[in-house]
Amino acid sequence: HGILAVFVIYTRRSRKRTEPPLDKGNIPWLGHALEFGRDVAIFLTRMKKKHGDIFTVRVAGHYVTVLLDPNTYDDLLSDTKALDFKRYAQLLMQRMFSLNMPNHDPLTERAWMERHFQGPNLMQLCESMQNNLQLLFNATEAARNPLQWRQEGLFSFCYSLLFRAGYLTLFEVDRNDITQLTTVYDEFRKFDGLLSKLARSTVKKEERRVARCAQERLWELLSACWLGGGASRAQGNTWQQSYLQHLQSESVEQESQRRAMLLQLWVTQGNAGPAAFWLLGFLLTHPEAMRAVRAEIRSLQEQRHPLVSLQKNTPVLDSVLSETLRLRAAALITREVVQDKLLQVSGGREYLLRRGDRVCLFPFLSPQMDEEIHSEPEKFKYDRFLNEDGTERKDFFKRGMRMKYYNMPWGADGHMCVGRHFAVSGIKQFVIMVLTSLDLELCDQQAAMPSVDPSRYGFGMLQPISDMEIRYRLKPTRSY
Ligand code: HEM
Ligand code: U51
Ligand code: U51
Repeated sequence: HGILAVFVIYTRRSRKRTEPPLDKGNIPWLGHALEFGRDVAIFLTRMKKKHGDIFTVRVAGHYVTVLLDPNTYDDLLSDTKALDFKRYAQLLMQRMFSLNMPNHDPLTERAWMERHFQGPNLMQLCESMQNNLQLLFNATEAARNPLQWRQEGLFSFCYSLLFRAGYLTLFEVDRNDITQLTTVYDEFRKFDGLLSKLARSTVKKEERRVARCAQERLWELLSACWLGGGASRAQGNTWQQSYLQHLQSESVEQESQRRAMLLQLWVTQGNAGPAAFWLLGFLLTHPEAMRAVRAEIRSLQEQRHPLVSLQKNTPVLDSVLSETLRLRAAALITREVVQDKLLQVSGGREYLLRRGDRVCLFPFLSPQMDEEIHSEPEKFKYDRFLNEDGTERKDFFKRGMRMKYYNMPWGADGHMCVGRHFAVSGIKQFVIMVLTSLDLELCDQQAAMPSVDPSRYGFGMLQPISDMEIRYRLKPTRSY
């Protein structure tokens, strides 16, 4: 009876006067965990209708305060004293990557990442990415058998090429054996497919075995070049080598070094491929958008822009990319409340966030899908981020107020995506390469885009529930 009593008292949390509305759900302890896990967007939309822009829900023993008012995001995220990034990140690292790095410091890591993915080194990475994309493209069947049509799923076409090019750019690879890239990609896809279940600890026995097996395989493949006497093959100045040295300087033990490589593989390669898929998919299903993008690339080419600078003068393609990210980038930004905190939301009301709870932002719902900010938010409008005069549109309003955040695919503030410039550059290089070198069409001209896999809300770029078949062949002459 004692235990039961404690359990009942423990679960009988009630809302204090200054706290956000509390919704515990009907199931003891679990609360809303099942609904949360099934489809975050549907669940949080329902809660928003019921409670407004801030509320607390119970999920699997935790209390999670969800904030959906973009004007308050800065205020919340900038308070790094009251909100902790590290704890939840470590929990995820443990669950998804079987990785424990107790002394690992996210701030040092971020500073280290910035040295590679921003500033002068970025240019070099982008150039190398461009070369590797071209190299792998030239090795495809389509490039080697001109005039012959090939059929493939658009998602695997995009993901496979961008993943392998990115891998070649950042990781240690034996250049005489680039078939290894395909092995890494195939194993990664198996692992990637189980990530959302791993993150929520809902893997079944057989799935756990598959995930484990792919993990082991990948740890092996990713360390082959620098452990066990492979040093002779190593070129010595790759990003991966530098990362390894960084981990060693932080005294991370060797097994964790191995495992951290898979975390980095996911962080650096898990999003660009899916983003390119959605972008090309939207173009293929919106002919007017495709025409506008092609016209832009053609006119730049007539002005004889080299392909690299071509990337900097593409307002139409940039708008298409922003619109794609608005519709399909959906990270959950989670922090742990380590000190009680008062938060003032739009309209002036103050709410108390309780120490020990989690707080969560879901920019996908607001600002990205907020109908008060974006008209017909479900619709792909290629020129949503363009002004009449062809410049980038930056003024968006909600209830008459100009919004600082009207699209937030990269998060915000101190933990904003480090790799965003690298990601954007790779996606654009890929899209331009595909559109200029290939004749590309849907197998079924009437096909609609596959819908979103709802289990992937939270992880960054969404993925489709099924693939979409395309036909393509090398263009007889390079044209735009
Ligand atoms: C963080 C999105 C690609 C590296 C983030 C965050 C978001 C995001 C929303 C913030 C997480 C938070 O605040 O909790 C995306 C999207 C991508 C993408 C939509 C592609 C379309 C990349 C790439 C890299 C990368 C290519 C690496 C080269 C990182 C890192 C962080 C991060 C290291 C953590 C930064 C920190 O904690 O300070 N990303 N990302 N991302 N991203 Fe990305
Ligand atoms: O809970 C959080 O705030 C982290 C959720 C982050 C979700 C997506 C962002 C990911 C992907 C890959 N996009 N950019 C990279 C970013 C990873 C951030 C590292 C955080 C550590 C997470 C440990 C599993
Ligand atoms: O995380 C648990 O302990 C239980 C999982 C229950 C399912 C969802 C809970 C949500 C909320 C927000 N609490 N923490 C965040 C969790 C979302 C997980 C989605 C995966 C995010 C992966 C980012 C890389």
